[in-house]
Amino acid sequence: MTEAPVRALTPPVSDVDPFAREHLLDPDPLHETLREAGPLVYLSRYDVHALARYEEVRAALVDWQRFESGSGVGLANFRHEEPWRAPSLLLEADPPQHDAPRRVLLDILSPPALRRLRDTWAALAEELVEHVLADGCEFDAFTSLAEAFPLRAFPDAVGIGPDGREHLLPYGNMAFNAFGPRNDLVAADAHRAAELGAWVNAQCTREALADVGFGSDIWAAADRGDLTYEQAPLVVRSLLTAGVDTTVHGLSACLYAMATHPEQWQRLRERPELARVAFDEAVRWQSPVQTFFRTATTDVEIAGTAVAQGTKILMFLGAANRDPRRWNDPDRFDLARDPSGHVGFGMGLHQCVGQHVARLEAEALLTALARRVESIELTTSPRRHANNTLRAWASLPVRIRPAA
Ligand code: OVM
Repeated sequence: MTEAPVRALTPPVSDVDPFAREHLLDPDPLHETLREAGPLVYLSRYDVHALARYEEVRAALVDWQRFESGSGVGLANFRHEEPWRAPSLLLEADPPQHDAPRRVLLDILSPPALRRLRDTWAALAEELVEHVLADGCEFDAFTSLAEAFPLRAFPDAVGIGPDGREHLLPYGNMAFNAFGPRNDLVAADAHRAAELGAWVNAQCTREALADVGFGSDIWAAADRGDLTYEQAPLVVRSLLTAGVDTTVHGLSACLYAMATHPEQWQRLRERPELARVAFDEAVRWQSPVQTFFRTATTDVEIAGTAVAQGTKILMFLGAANRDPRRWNDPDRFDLARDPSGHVGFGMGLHQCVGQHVARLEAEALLTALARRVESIELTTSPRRHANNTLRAWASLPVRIRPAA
């Protein structure tokens, strides 16, 4: 008996541009095509390999030895191209350099450390809900809730000053566009890059930060020797980059889900303790962060295909989160399912370190709404916002009926 020789399979090839506006605004049809084409698809336009099935995305996410982040988690390879800003010590780093910043933030953003924010955020959520009720019950849920809540809660929790906060969303929008190709979306914001970058960096110094907050906690870690003083401002910068747009569009996903699934809204009203499940199900269903890349550190084989060292691997988190091989009726938003295991926050060593912050924000807002609002419905079509990485919104026009 002789064993069949191991042959490198040729993967399916697609010339699709997943960063084209039509796919960014409505990604589900492309996700299905890529998932069904095979476990690995070669995207000829960008010379990258793509993963859209749950098993393969998850396997790549947890295999940090073979699929590194240090040469960038966007299309650009930092070994050949100048990064647009100093690389993140968290997102764009591998062990062992990644370890210390990761440990510091895991601790500062852990559930026990967040307890002090619970009552403050519950009160803020109630205030915003009372405001939209008093304002006539027809409003844009994107601006008045999904943007308004994180924009007050999070910068306060970090401890940045009151001035210039309007720069946070444009900076995040730019940072998340920068993971994609240099298309029109990147070009549109290029003229603001220097100004926005300088403002964000200025917020990260010890002097700029309040005595109480995540920022001050990061500088205290440097005092203990858990970080160097050079690392501290960059770790603060990670919070300001990763923590605003993500939660804005994550909360939008919740509000959109509830406005389009009245029976799920009633279920949440009956059992407000489902708020966290509702948030994770919305993150699975919409995947506010759609994609990240890794880079092969050696010649590897993925699903029988030889992939050369240095190749960029594009992971479709949103496609994995709707893979019928993993999820029953994946396109359905359903509070009765267990959404845990979704890859909307990633998986493994780089899994979102701010996920408990995001869940606490969502819990505060959803429970305040569940208490005061009987029904939520769309009044006109919601509008999407095109971004190379985020499944983002521009507006969610709704009408709500106050609870009796
Ligand atoms: C960072 C960073 C930036 C964008 C996203 C992110 C989703 C992290 O600067 O560390 O995580």
